Amino acid sequence: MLDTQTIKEYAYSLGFDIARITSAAAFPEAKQVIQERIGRGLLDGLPWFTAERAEISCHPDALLPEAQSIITLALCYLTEQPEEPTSQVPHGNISRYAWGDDYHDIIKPKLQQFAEWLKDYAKTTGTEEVETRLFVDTGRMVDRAVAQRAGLGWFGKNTNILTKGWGSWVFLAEIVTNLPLEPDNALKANCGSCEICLHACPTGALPNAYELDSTRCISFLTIELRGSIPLELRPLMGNLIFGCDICQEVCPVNKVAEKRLGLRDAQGKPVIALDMIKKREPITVSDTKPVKIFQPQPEFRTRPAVGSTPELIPLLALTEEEFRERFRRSPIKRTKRRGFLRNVCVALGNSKDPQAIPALVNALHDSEALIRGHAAWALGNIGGTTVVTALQAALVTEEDEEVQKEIRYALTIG
Ligand code: B12
Ligand code: SF4
Ligand code: SF4
Repeated sequence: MLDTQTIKEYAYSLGFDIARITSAAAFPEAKQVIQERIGRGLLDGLPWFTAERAEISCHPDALLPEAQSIITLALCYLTEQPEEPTSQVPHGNISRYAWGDDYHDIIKPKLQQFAEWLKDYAKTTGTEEVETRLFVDTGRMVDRAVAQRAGLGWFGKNTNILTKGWGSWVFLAEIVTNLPLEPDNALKANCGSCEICLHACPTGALPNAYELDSTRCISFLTIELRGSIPLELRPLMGNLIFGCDICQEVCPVNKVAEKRLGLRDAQGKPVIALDMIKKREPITVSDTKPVKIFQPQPEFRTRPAVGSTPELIPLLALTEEEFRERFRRSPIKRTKRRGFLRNVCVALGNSKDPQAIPALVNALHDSEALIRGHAAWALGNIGGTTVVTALQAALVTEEDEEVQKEIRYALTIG
């Protein structure tokens, strides 16, 4: 058998923060839970998330017939929080994982390099036939169930995997292989009596511990949903325009991780502490021994073109080309311009800031019906005579029935 310590050390040298191993046995409990949630409609709106997919993703040998082991990896994406904006214009909020480069693009090459190295390493022990399949997020793999069984972390009640020292601020990835490797044990840790995240969720998307109603989750609404955001949920979304971190931000386990980065001062205020940050220390192989402060991955640093709290009004003027250019390397490109500007409209409506009226009136004439409809809602939320005049004028020329409905509704609240 290959030495798992050597394998883990190689993972750390690639920048992964935790590496653990589990067998490639099936995940029957995960399959049952996922199928039950699909049955109850809790994953509606994710058309690719089918019972058949669950069947495959919970059987690693359906993904690699000779599968024997899974190397599960975590990469921490905590990075310094840019200073809070002070200007008196409406700002949006982007979830932390999207402040920097797209993690798929960062992790995939690391996994490929890892797989190559694994083949070479296996050869040194006389093993020639090494098969690997690589997964990061989009693959048909139950990332969190694998991480839990391998003891990389434990399920938080907000359904995220919490890790020792890095909290849930980690991306998960796996290498499934035909190599027999000594598995690690699951951790005994759990959330205890804490329920902070369940009460903090603004849309009630966590009705019970360990249960997410995806259809109410702001992460789903702002990233995955292609169409219109349900009217009753819009006011609950505040200024969140891409993803949501609320159930993670309130988590005490995460606060420990944030302190290590020097993200917050003694009063809990965000601070930029680059000068405090020392070189990333390697983690001991036996466990994720906490280090006091660490060097964030440079790729996860906030990109100025994206920011963490961008001004909302200028975003409404983005053309297709400008959107593509600005978010080319960012996870935000997933929403496409129409989804992103839809979210911006909702955030502007929630700001109730009259400064947004001219830009929203322009958006009433956008080429995308989705944007026109949400601009109407936002205007209705802000209200006033200019708004009513603009909405009435738009209603005369609007041809799309859904948008007409939005405008009529906006006129009732405006
Ligand atoms: C679909 C999906 C989403 C959907 C649905 C999320 C969900 N909770 O199901 C949406 C779009 C809403 C979403 C949102 C987010 N996501 Co997402 N998402 C996925 C994806 C592709 C599949 C997840 C899945 O299988 N869901 C199905 C449900 C049923 O699975 P589950 O919640 O894990 O179910 C388990 C638990 O409920 C547990 N369980 C059930 N009952 C009980 C009882 C007890 C006592 C215990 C202990 C456990 C337990 O067993 C179930 C089966 O294992 C994974 C990547 C992947 N390939 O796995 C990323 C992934 C889960 N997402 C991730 C991230 C970062 C996010 C966001 C934080 C992004 C953001 N900032 O907006 C949010 C977090 C929202 C939240 N609170 O979960 C990371 C999570 C990393 C981590 N530390 O856990 C993943 C793993 C991607 C990655 N590779 O890094 N996501
Ligand atoms: S990500 Fe936001 S909306 Fe989704 S469960 Fe967590 S707090 Fe609720
Ligand atoms: S807030 Fe509390 S209950 Fe929620 S995940 Fe964190 S420790 Fe668990």
